[in-house]
Amino acid sequence: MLTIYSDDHHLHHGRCELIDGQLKPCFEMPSRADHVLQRVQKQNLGAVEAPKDFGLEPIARIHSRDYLEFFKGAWERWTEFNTDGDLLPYTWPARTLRAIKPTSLHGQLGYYSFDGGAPITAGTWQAAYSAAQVALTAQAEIQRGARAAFALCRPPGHHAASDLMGGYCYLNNAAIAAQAFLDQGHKKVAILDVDYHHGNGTQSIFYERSDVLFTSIHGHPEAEFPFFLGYDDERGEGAGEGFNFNYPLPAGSGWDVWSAALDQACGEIDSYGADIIVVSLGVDTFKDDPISQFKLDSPDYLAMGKRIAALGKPTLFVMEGGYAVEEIGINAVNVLEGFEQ
Ligand code: Q9C
Ligand code: ZN
Repeated sequence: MLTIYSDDHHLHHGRCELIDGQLKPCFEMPSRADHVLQRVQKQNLGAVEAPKDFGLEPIARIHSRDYLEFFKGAWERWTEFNTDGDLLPYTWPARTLRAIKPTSLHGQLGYYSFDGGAPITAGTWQAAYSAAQVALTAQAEIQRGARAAFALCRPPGHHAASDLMGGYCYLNNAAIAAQAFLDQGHKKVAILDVDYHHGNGTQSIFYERSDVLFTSIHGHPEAEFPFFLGYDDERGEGAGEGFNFNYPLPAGSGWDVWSAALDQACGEIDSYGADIIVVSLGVDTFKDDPISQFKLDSPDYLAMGKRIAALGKPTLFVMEGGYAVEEIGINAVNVLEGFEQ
């Protein structure tokens, strides 16, 4: 299986996030992608290639122009403040407030985010832009006839909505690739989101559409980030009604419970009749993940890949979360190896 990877991800290195009332080093760190790349090479998964540049247009099919303009220019505006910290939001237009776009940098930062978990640093735009190109380059490989490809994206993307960053995500790599498949002639794309956290951004982007089926297996939003989306009664709206399937699971869920949900999601993908599958591949379901509560073990990821392969469709794997840095490579590449077995 071909892997697409860019060193540009190193340009994004957030300093800290708020954990239990303290600012702690970001869990979403550059070494994550480095470990996955090392494992891809160690296991001889296949060639590793750099992304091509497809420009901004395929990204603008998913993200609003004003959001992209804000994100691209935010760091430059921040440098005028003469401070050396990352750019982090601190006020959001919550229930009793008005979501009118302010003129100030920090006002706009709150307007274009849903949490404080997506710091903007000097190289964040370039890293996120390159990650989107990584996804698009892997997508093009499948479009040319490959059975599968691996987009080793960092930063991740599935929490990012059309005009919102958050949850370590800025540009929704999986959604951008799914849209590219549709724009290149496919009629039905299924997204299978196996990250521990609900893919709220992806769900919201496609919620009123029937050309993308969204399925997600995740920690129950009553107890887990992103808290405010991911319940099983979210089935889609309008033309999208019946094209959204959430499988929220309790803390402590292991492979028996998790794989039963995977079987259900695969059943929905089968009956939908997808042309293409995009997997939002987070491996923060691992038992030793520092911010998650599922109990999958490394061999389970081989079985996961095998089950996905049984769908019998061209499959694009897009890297999302996973914070047990030492094991993220083993677990992510196990899914890909299980797929190929
Ligand atoms: N106490 C992805 O996996 N908050 N994003 C964690 C832990 C944010 C996860 C707080 C988690 C975001 C792509
Ligand atoms: Zn996650």
